[in-house]
Amino acid sequence: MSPFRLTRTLPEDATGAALRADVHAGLTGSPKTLPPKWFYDTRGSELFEEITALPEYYPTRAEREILQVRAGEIAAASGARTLVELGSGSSEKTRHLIAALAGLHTYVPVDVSESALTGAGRALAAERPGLEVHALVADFTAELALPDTPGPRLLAFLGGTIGNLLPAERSAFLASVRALLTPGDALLLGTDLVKDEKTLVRAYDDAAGVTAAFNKNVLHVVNRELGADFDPDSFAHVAVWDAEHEWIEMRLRSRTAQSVKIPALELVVDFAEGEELRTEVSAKFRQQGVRAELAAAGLDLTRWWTDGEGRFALSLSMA
Ligand code: AVJ
Repeated sequence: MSPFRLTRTLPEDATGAALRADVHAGLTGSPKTLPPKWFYDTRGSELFEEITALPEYYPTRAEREILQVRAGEIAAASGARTLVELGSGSSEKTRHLIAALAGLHTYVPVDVSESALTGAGRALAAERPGLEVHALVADFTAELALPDTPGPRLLAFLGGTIGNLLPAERSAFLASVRALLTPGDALLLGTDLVKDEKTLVRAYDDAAGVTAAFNKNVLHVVNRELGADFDPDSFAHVAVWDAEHEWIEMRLRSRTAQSVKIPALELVVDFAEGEELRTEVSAKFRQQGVRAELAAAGLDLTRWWTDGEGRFALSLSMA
């Protein structure tokens, strides 16, 4: 049996159709919004990698610390023979977990980026001979059909990416994750935690301006894919803490009154001076809230680990 397999579940034009629908809905609504998933073209993924190395952006380092320190405990508690990772990207942080899972039979990385999956899959197959790697090119917010592999399964969703979903999207997502699991399977979830406003805002508005470039990159994506004429420099990067919802919002604020043409949608979008377009919500959590959201989906939170500074949490919950 070949150690590396790749299954494509995204139809070729799924991305284009979804982008057109999202941009149309988001820019004709009020307030204007764009979903954060469109940040991640090649340039956007590079900028995100740069963000993870910024002094102000603590979540990646905090989560890596937890995975390093707790990999043995996570492995023992799950006993997983199959590890599924949603939004696996480069699988860099997962290495610790894979190394600790002694009985691991198959690793199933799931990502929209085929190049990330191929690179990570090859490296892992070389590092861990005998480990089956079955990569899935798929959008984890859509329905997933997992390969038939031995249980127990551990499904990992790291990085705090669940915070990019709105509350209703989050509960739908957790319910669909729960539906993939059978008794004895587990979910390993990474959640960034509520902390002081200054630390949070700095993490999303760094001094070097990398996050600003990442935010504006979504306008380059819309220009390239839909023929739009956004001038990214005519928008200012804004990061605000919404204390009521306990989330960070990234926005792009129009510096002037302007009209933007989007030929592929036969649409002209007017911005008032100072008008803001919301590009991302990044929710921050508390243990009680995570426990309640998991319970609502039929998952029982059994373990909770944080980094030494209590900034980020990994939870393990059982189906
Ligand atoms: C993709 C969820 C890890 O919300 O912190 C980083 C994306 N946005 N800086 C986050 C992001 C701005 C990020 N995650």
